[in-house]
Amino acid sequence: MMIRKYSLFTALALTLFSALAQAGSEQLEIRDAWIKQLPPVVPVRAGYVTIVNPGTTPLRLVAASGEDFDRVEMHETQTVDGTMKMLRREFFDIPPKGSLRLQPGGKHLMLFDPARPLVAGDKTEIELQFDDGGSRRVPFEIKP
Ligand SMILES: [Cu+2]
Repeated sequence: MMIRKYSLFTALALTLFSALAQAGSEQLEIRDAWIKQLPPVVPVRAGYVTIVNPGTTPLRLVAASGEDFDRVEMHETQTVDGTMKMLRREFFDIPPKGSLRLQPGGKHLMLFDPARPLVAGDKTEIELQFDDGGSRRVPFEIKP
């Protein structure tokens, strides 16, 4: 009986340890997800979010999609020759023990052709996909 209890405990401990050591996208902390409200005539929206990677494995955000949008791209606003430009990115890095911040004036999700008017207080789900094959559905709040 003692041996059985011990081996069960060992198995549990090993499972927990391997889950912690693996530190894949399921452990990412995703917060401050929001979309700036714009007049309905504007065909795009910008989405912002902070993704914290508590693990030791580098991860990448590689795609995003949402039922309320035709398509979602990853963009970065940069000043090129004195002009602000949005450059399309194939991925955003989420460094180990670090974070990825999408915020106004920098990296953002470009959300094309909203299917419904999104006004302050509304929420819409965006699915974020990571390079380890994991994905997360995140509610984004519309803010003025
Ligand atoms: Cu953009």
